[in-house]
Amino acid sequence: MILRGAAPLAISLRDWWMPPNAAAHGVAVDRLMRWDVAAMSACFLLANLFLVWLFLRPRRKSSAPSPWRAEFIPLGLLIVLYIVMAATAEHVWARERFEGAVPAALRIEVVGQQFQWYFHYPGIDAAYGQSRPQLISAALGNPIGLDPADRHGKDDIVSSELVLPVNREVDLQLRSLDVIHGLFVPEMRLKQNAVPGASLHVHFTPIREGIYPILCSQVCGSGHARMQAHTRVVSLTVYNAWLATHAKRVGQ
Ligand SMILES: [Cu+2]
Repeated sequence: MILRGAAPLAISLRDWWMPPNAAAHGVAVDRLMRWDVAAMSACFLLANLFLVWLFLRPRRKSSAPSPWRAEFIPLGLLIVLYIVMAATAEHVWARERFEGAVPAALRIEVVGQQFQWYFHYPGIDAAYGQSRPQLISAALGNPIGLDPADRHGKDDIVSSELVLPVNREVDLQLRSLDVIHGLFVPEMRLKQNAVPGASLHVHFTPIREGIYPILCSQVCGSGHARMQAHTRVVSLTVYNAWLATHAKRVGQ
C-alpha cells in the first residue's frame, strides 16, 4: 500500500515545477521564476514566523506593539525587496514583444477561434494572403477566410499544427476571430493573448526538437478545455519537406 501511494506522490513532486525548457529565452524565464518563488516563499515564511512570535511573546501589561516593529520595518523591507527585484528582473518579457524579431525570422500568423488554433504560413512569396470574414468556412477548407482572388494567398499554408525548424527565430503574429484566447506553450515558456481587433507579436527561438502541447490559457467558452494543438519542432530538412508537401496540396 505504501509503495502504491508513493509512486503518484513522486510523480506529482516531479511535475510540480515547469516542464523542461525548449526555447532560447527560457533559461532567463526559469531563472526569474526560481528567484521570484524563493523571494516570495521567504516573505511567506518570515511573515508567519513573525505572527507566531507575536502570539507567543511574553506580554507586558501597558505596552502596545510598536508600529515600527510591526508595520514600518516590515513595510520598508518589502519596499527594498521590490526595488531589488524590479532592478534585477530579466527584461525577457519585453524583449520578446517590444523589440522586433531579426529580419530572417520565420513569420507565422496564429489565428484563434472558438475552439481551434490555426497557423497561417505566408508561403514562398513571404506575404500573407488577404483574409475576409465573409469567406470564413471551416467546412469548405477555408477556416480563416483567405481570399482566393488574392495572389499572395495562393501559396499560403493554413495548418492546425505549428511546425517549426529548430534553432531559427519565429515571429508569431496573433489575432482572434471571436473572443480573447491565450496561446500557451509551456515548454517554450510562451504565453500571449490573441485579442479580437488587435494584431500582437511575440518572437522566440525553439532550441530542442520534439512535440510540445499548445493550450488556450483564457477561458474562452464552453469548449475552452479542448482548444488544444501542438507544436512540432523539427530539423530544417524535415521542415522543408513538410512545407513542400503542403505547398503541393495547395497547387492541386
Ligand atoms: Cu481559447
